[in-house]
Amino acid sequence: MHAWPASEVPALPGKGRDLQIHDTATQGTITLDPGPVARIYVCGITPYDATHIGHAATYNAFDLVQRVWLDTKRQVHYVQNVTDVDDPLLERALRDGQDWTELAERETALFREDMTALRMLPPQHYIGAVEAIPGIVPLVERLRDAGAAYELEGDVYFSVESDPHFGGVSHLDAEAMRLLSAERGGDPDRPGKKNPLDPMLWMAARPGEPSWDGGSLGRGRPGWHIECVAIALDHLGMGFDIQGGGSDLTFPHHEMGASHAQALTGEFPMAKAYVHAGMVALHGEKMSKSKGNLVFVSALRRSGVDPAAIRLALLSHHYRADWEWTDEILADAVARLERWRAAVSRPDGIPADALVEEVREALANDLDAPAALAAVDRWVERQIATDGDDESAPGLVSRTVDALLGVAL
Ligand code: 5CA
Ligand code: ZN
Repeated sequence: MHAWPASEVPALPGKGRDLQIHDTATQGTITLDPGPVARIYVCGITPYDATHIGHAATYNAFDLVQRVWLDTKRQVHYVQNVTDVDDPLLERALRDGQDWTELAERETALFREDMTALRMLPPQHYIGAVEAIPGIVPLVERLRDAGAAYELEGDVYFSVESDPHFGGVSHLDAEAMRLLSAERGGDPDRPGKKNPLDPMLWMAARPGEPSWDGGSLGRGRPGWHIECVAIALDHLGMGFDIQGGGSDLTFPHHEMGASHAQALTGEFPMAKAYVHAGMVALHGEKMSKSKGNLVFVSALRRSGVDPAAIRLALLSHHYRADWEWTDEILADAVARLERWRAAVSRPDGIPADALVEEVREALANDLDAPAALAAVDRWVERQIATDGDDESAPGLVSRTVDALLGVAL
């Protein structure tokens, strides 16, 4: 699949700091020390409704990760998937009497437009589940042949007991896992499973549903977790730097994905850090396609909201916080954008070298975007109140805000 065009990232003077980030698996903050090419996998959308503010907030967090790494003069190898075949997508297509491939293509196209408008840097590899199937089948066969997977009425399940590290991402107890598994696409109550938590790797073809040639697995379609593992291992290999997504993916998706990869390769861990963004709510409940309480990025854009203001609204919350979207948050962001633009439109101003370092420090500290905004606010206030004569300052502030926060002034 093609991704979306990259906005240019201006180079800043000096060099950024190494990223310290909260890792769900070790339950603490770690300093990542990627090689010259940092490797990140971020779970992409299931394209039956794109892109709400919750999605945008999560992708904003991982966009900041890339910007911090680029500022340390590293390259970034970024991979993202599109879950373009899965139960919720097929159910929505059936409900609305439309072709599932057309629905997926349309919503993916809209997602690309939204990501472009928000200046989110694109992945180098943007891979759909459907196009990944030829790579998924041999992985499932390998797991089965190694005794880490078993067949049940034609479907193939992964045995969670085959990974000694299972549980090490989410640290949940069995009961909590069981509840979340039932809520998030699993089938803990299906009779015949070795462990209720075992997730499906390959689903045998069902009447009326799309299916693909699965070699020795028979016709069918892939399970959700193996999709991301196949794509990540193909393009990044084991031991990549960050596996990212919203906190609702911690269990089962990222737990199961890590176990699939570790059982396949015998290596540990799949990712050096498992990084999770908080959930954005609307009217007191998590924004979700299934509940329908959504604010769409495309609808805001159509109503004339500047994407840079949407981006500032996202940045005004720490990525790990759960927060609630309100009109007031957007109004504050619009006002901030105006103030910042007025401040950098002056021909000269007060020096900004210290600001560059403050923004760098804030972001390197577990992506503290609110602290970065506060630092820019302080410069803007002084710039408006004081008559400075540094001709390079407004340009440097614009480039800093663009390079590190993805906001074009
Ligand atoms: N296709 C899978 C991942 S492989 C999936 O979860 N798709 S999704 O469309 O449901 O979500 C895409 C990303 O947005 C995920 O990282 C998810 O955790 C995140 N997300 C979904 N809803 C919210 C929300 N309300 N707030 C923050 N992030 C969210
Ligand atoms: Zn995923």
